[in-house]
Amino acid sequence: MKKIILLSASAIMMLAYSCKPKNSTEADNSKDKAVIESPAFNSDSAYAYVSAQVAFGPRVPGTKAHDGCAKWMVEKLRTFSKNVVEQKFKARLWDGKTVNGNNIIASFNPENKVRVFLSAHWDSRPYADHDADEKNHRTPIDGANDGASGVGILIEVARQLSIKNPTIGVDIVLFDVEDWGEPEGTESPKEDNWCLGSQYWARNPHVQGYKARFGILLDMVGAANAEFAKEGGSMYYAPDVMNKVWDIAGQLGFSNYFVSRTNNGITDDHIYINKIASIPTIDIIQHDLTTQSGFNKHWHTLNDNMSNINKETIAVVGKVCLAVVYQEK
Ligand code: AHN
Ligand code: ZN
Repeated sequence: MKKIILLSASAIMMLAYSCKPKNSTEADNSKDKAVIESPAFNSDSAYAYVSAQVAFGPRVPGTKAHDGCAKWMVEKLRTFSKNVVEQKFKARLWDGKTVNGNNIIASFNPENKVRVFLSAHWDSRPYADHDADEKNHRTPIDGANDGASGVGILIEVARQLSIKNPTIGVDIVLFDVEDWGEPEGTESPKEDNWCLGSQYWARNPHVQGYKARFGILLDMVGAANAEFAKEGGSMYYAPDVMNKVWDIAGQLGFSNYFVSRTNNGITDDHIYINKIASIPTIDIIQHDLTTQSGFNKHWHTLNDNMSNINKETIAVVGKVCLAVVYQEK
């Protein structure tokens, strides 16, 4: 089954609008403020943060690995920020069971009203339901790319924010229970069974009346040669943010990763933040034209492990995140 959301007719009209391709020579002349004002992103450090999460084992809510990883992330983030909170909640799963979830938020310049947030999900899927071997379809995955890659990048971003204080306020938001949607083949699947942590946060932000100028979600941002197309839901809800981020990526010379093609909308955490919290939020997510799912070929398989994590992709995404934050005034 395709993991795409069906948007309304007007949304489809908007998605059909394709962006003009960027002139890539223009990019090199204007490698200006985005590059100059940002601290260096250390991809070795980010990679180590990805690997540290995966080493706990699959971060499936209710397991020791999950709790151990939460503790590690909170301790790590507390070395970079005085304002780290855990938002514990109960989530009702597709099968009616309830699990304990934990969204983790690290804030920088919490008093500043001008804010952006950067997010990723940190849980890993309990089902390798796209694995080639059917025996594995109920086995939890490492989620090195699907989960840990975005979180690893954001922990390194947090480290950089602690070294050079940005002018604006920044929140790093790590969502739990994103990936426990019903397994493939379940009758009458529901989109809302996914993204339970972000749905909770969008309704119950960690600060009452929380507002941000915009938000960015990272999802599956660690594979070699990843292409990040302009995801349809982000283009529908937050086209200005999308174009700003893609322009900055172009200025940094990363147009080969941040490609100008638009793809179908995907049900992911950003949709609920846009819909429920009304914060314009985009999803940076790998889109693979060669697979049936449209995602990376290791998506929801046991091969989503450290062997498929690539430092260059991590560096590209991390540098774009930092440049976005430091050019915002
Ligand atoms: C669905 O599979 C419905 N949406 C994709 C969101 C996702 C799952 N991102 C990572 N894993
Ligand atoms: Zn997933």
